[in-house]
Amino acid sequence: MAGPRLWFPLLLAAAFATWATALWPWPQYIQTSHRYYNLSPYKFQFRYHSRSAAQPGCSVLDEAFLRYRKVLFGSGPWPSPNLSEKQEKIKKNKLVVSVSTAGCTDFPTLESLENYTLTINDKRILLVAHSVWGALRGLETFSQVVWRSSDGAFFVNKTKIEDFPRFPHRGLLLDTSRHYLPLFSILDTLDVMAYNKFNVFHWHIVDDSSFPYESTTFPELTRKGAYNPVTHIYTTQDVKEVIEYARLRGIRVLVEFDTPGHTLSWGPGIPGLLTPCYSESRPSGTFGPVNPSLNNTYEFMSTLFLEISSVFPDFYLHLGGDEVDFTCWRSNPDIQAFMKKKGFGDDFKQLESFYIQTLLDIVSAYGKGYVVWQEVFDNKVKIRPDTIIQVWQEELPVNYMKELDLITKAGFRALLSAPWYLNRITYGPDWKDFYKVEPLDFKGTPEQKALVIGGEACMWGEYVDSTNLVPRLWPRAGAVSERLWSKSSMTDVKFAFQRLSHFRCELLRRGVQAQPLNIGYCEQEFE
Ligand code: CP6
Repeated sequence: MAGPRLWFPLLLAAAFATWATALWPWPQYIQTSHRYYNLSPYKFQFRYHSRSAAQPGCSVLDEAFLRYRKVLFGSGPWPSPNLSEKQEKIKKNKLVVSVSTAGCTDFPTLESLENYTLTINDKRILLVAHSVWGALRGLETFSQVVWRSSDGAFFVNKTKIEDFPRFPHRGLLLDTSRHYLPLFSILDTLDVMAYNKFNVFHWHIVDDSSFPYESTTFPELTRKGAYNPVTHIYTTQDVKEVIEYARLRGIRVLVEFDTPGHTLSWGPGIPGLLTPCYSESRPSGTFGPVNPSLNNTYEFMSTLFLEISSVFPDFYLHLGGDEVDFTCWRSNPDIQAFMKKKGFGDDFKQLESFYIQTLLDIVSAYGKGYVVWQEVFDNKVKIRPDTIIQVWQEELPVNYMKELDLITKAGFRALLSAPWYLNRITYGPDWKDFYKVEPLDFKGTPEQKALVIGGEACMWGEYVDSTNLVPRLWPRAGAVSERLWSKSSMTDVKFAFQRLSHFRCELLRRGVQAQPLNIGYCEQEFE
């Protein structure tokens, strides 16, 4: 007789003990209570507040409501809850969203505000944000605080969350050149990025190995440079789809066309673009970086980047500039003559600078800002003061923390990637090393630290394609997402482990093949 009635609240209490541990990344402020409310999947609604600047028809929120209904409740039928007497009922079974600016057709930017407040009490569930982007972050958080009892009923605790990101640029790099990633891999990744509150997809779209970006002005690039010019390319339509899918999740697409190095795949499509390497005063038949001594090179770049500037709406383009190998330039007599004419002596860094400066001027004239890899700064290229420098080298020429100091001392904004290579794997819990990094742990003034705008986890593609991408990304990239979102004081690795393990199970429940962090199991595996 005492059976179910007595046990039921205890089971709920046990469920409650784990619910808060589901939050990833951890919010800035959270106040919660043991009081909890039942949500009915049959009656639950997402609504716009009457005074919200965004109203029905706002694509970003309308579509987010559909997605989060699915994430929260899946598809029915659902069991009718076996409610105990003490069970609190929330007055209204709905989440009301209010934003102060509409902006439903905008693209997110580096300056977008992502703050939100989520209030769950006896009267209401209210989500307030400046922008739709903040509302998206709040919807994700809401989806992580709803929990299920063992009989399948849905609950949410009385809670107040005030949240905002620590850094405005929280990126993930995918490399679609070393291996082609099918469109679905990219789109699925964008979904999981949103679960982690990442907000920048750095698309390292082309490189030495292949050129999958289908250019409308230079179709030969994919015809001769893609692994397969029909199946292994991103058409204009594909690119549009990626950009819109990302936008609807509050994610910017930062595309990288890396030059003058890492461009071997460009050669076959654009004869004369790459530098012919010489051995013993004859062309060896191999090619090096883009040829910086020819006017044709700059005419080509102007035309290509004009297209790129209009296809990709983000203010920033990533122009690469990393790992330029000087041996081929050095071997080529035309380059040697050009060096002499320009008075560069034997200093190939000056030649590299000449190339990059010309390119930067071209791109600035199109009204775009740019991000470059750290060598552009290291080699003292004259760059616009609003350039963003991405730090990728761990120790050379200096330790990455020292590099952040140097870049910000010179007044430039910086992004950190050096400690966050997801493509690199070792036996054991390497996510902890990602998690322990403190991006502002360098000597420097508060003004310098304010110039670190965030960072990126990188998945270089040499050993990664769509077969192993997902488990290699998740949940390890989560360590970076929390470091970039949550307070710097979030350093408790045990607490992180509990929540990240729980979040990994939640990813499985959402259909993401995230790998385990350690021994154990999830309630809902193999689905
Ligand atoms: N490809 C390109 C890469 C790397 C870089 N650029 C890279 C190399 C080694 C490490 C990390 C990244 N694979 N185009 C450097 C930014 Cl450890």
